[in-house]
Amino acid sequence: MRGALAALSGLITGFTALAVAELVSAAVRPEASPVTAVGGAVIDLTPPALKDFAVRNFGTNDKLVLQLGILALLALFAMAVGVVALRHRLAGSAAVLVFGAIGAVAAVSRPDGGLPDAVPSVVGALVAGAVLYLLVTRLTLRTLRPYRAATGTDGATLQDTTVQDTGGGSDTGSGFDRRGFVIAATAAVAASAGAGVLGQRLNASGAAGAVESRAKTVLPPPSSPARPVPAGADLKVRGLSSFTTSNKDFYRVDTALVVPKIDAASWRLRIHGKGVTRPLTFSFDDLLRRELIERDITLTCVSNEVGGPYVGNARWIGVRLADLLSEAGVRPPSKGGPADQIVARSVDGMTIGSPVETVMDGRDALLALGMNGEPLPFDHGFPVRMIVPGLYGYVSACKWLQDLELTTFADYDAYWVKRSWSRQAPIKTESRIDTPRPFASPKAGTVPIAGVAWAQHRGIARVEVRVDGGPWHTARLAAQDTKDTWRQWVWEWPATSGNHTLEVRATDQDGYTQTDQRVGTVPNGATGWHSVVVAVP
Ligand SMILES: Nc1nc2c(c(=O)[nH]1)N[C@H]1C(S)=C(S)[C@@H](COP(=O)(O)O)O[C@H]1N2
Ligand SMILES: [Mo]
Repeated sequence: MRGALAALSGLITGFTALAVAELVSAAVRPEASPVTAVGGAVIDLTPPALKDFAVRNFGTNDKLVLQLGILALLALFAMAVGVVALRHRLAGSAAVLVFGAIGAVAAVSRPDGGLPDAVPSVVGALVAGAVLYLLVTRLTLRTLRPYRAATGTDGATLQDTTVQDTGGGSDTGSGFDRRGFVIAATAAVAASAGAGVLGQRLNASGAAGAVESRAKTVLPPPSSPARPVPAGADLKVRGLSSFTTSNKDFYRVDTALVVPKIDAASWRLRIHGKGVTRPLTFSFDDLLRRELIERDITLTCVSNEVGGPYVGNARWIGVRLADLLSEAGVRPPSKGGPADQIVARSVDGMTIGSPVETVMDGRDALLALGMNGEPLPFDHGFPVRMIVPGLYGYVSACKWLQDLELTTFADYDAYWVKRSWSRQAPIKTESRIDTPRPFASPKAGTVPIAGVAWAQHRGIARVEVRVDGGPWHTARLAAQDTKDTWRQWVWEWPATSGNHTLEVRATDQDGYTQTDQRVGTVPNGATGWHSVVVAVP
């Protein structure tokens, strides 16, 4: 009984620590709360293969899984600490401080962290250590006053005893301060819950300015609108991804446990570094006043395995990055510029390096302010992100952008490069079967096999489908929007009953046909043919 209550005390202590830290983090910044900070550190320290596994298996829920995992571990440790504290009260409280120190170190060492970020963990741990001490003190056995055995004919037996809890309702005879414990535990839980809720409210209202600034952002009509999507770009086959991916369906891949909420009014972008003759700083309004261009561009994540979901096509509005760089005096290496890498930094400390040559080669490399007709959603980088057609997101698409530094690939490795991904990574030619789904059982007869294929900035020339390793059949391609967008395709399959393996491969407009050789996503993108097995009844 006391053991269980000690474990419960530990749990309450853990809850107190997190709740108090949440409240204090509102005074620092939400990212400084310990679970977020430790989660961020775990993300940064996770080996690429494991991270890839997490992205693949938990998808966009990977962060939720991570945080729940941290909470579960913490709960286990907290219970253990409670049990230890029963014997060694001070040791228990000291252990709580150790956990606080872990949170503090994680928070301070975040790329965007500073010393103040330690405060939530430290204060949370101090309060929690005191609460633990208080609770286990109530659980400590008291030596009861000697009393006379109630019965017994042969006289008095003097018992000096510690009485185990017998479930009796009152304090007397239970061996520890049962009522005191219940009161202290209830008070601790209630106060912590109050602190936690208040902290979350405050943290949410801290983002109110950003939410308001996004709500009142009006994107002027672009001076260079995207041409209308050709009627034939969407084949309208059931089960096939729509040509334009809506913002809510657009995949999200990033390391941010707390989505940065930036007030556009206070946002600034700095361009500086090697070969920059005129360092420049832009406000959001500065960008809005410039010539805006609108383009359809398909974005792909390097962590997308063959057949995977981390690809989407949107209509972006933004300013030409090459123009800003030219104004800053930047020349690409081919014109004698000293910098071959442009490193984009986000407010949350992400670094993403892109080749200057590619960004300035005439393609529609954008600082995007809008996505599918609205300001960027917070999840996708409000107020400003980069988009470069033809480059995987991790080498081009920095969200919550705040700084562009010109440097060289020899001098600086960006975030993912430090984690064994390639310095440079053009998007590989790929194709995916969207319908039929794996293990579907379509009726024999004509079955449309359809999907998407992409080879950004090269364009798709041909898609072929084969069944059970037989001859390749040329699929019908949807109309091409631009060579920076994916392309739908369909082939009408005369399906016969039995189990069948469907395979697809694409050829890009450079004449390259997808290899069947399967390689994984690390270090620069998966290859191989997507295949789907179906059972026709
Ligand atoms: N600040 C920041 N920007 C980032 C990332 C990130 O983790 N942090 N991830 C990159 C990766 S790996 C990809 S694939 C794209 C994904 O953009 P999306 O989430 O809008 O689809 O964002 C890129 N930009
Ligand atoms: Mo990515």
